[in-house]
Amino acid sequence: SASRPRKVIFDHDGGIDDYVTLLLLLASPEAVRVVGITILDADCRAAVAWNTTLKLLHTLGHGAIPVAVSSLPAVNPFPDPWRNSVLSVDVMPLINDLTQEDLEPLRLSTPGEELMAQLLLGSGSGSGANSGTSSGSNATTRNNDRGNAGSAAGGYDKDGRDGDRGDGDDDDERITIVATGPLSNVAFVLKKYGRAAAARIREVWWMGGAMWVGGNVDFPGHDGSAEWNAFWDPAAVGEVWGWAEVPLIVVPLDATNAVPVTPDLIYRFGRQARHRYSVLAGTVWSRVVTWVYDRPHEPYYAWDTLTAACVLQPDLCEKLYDVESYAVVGGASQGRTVPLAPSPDAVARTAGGGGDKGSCAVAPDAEAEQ
Ligand code: AGV
Ligand code: CA
Repeated sequence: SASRPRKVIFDHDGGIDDYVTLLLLLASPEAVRVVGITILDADCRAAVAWNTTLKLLHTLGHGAIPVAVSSLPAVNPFPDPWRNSVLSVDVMPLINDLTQEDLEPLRLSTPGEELMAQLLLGSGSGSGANSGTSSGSNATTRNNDRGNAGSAAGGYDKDGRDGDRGDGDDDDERITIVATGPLSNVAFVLKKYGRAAAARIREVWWMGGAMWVGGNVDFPGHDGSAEWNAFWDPAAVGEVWGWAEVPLIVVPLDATNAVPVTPDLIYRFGRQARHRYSVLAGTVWSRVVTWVYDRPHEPYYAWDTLTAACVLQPDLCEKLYDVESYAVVGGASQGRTVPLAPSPDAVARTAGGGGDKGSCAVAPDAEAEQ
């Protein structure tokens, strides 16, 4: 039977791939309905990211989606060149056939972290759009008995269903958070609003961490074992992972290492040049394509886009491991996500031999970002 689209809060941080991810979510109305967008001032300039996000929404007829910028600060800020690079998306002519006045009605003064709470608890978004009217009472408590605090790929049913749907009205439906930056907003909401908020979250899907592969932090005094979204606010990872009742699916570097943004990938958008979303996505990707030459050992990846693709199409995740793990706070490894088990692939290789690939917490299909 056709299931209705799941409600999604898109919690992003304005990077290049965050925008392709937004396009992917907006282009899949049969699967997801974006009910709100929060922006963290992390891998971007939040003021620019706010504009870019509003312009994309306005251009594509999604101006009713509330968007707000978070006030939460960095523990370890992103490098300025990365933060500045997203201006290259904001200037795209394809999203600039409008005036500044077109954007003003779309701006919310609510801080992003409070917008996230309002969307979850149903106390209104302030924009009049998509604000639920439910009391936030926990009508559909699910006992998550997996004991998966701090797990990667925890709490996920293979068929993506909860088993308790089909009754109740739309406002009672729990919300999926797709987080493609540091976990600060989610951590803030859980810390401040506690179980009332937790009970309203269906799942958190997070791009972040590095389980059985090296990290991507290259920073003086750091040992390189952490992924950047975790490093930006290590304590937030621990906060979110500590909530056993919040199902968390992590898409770490183990998985995203398989999806570099290559020229071949972007050329394929050419065959879809009559479709606006494809032109936009291909154009955004083109901002980073020379990385495969400039930095062959560390190209740009479709990190966040793979994460959203897995939400839309769960069978992309061939391998989901339920793993106890924790995040290191402070010191030379801060932000490292440490699994308390050997890689299941390593075990399989030892037992069966013949493995030729690195281990993967979630093995993506190569077509993921289509
Ligand atoms: O670590 C990956 C995360 C993703 O959410 N971000 C980029 C993606 O949006 C941080 C990041 C790691 N390496 C980067 C990053 C790079 N070389 N340039 C910009 N951002
Ligand atoms: Ca990001």
